[in-house]
Amino acid sequence: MVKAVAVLASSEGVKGTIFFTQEGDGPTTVTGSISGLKPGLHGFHVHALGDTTNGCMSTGPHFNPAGKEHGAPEDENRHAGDLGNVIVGEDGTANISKEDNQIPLTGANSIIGRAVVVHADPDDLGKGGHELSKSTGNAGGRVACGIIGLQG
Ligand SMILES: [Cu+2]
Ligand SMILES: [Zn+2]
Repeated sequence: MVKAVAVLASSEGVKGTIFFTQEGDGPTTVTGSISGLKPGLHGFHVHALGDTTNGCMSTGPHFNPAGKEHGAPEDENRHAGDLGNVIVGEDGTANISKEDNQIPLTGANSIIGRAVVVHADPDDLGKGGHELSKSTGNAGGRVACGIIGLQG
């Protein structure tokens, strides 16, 4: 079992901890919570770089080792980092529980050392018809992020 964690933080009081676990070549399980967000849907992705020298802006684009277009987690044509949306309740908290086959914790396409980013707006999953739909899901600003690191 390989385990990883990302601690999310932002200047606007958004906080969260996201855990990743993977057994062998199986799917990666993503769990955790984020607080301090406005209620509703917020885009949630793995971005390519674990670089926060310029805050979340320097984490690069969505992790996309296969050179595909932005999409929904269940789509064939999607970035590996496309984890869809998190759902934030009236209390400002999102509880996350996802499973995904494209974000391994080992091997050439490992997400270790990359970043988790949560956005200001909903991810339209590539289907919104906006000029940004096929690249970012038009999910708006990068509200909080954290670097994915190995956990013992
Ligand atoms: Cu993103
Ligand atoms: Zn994407």
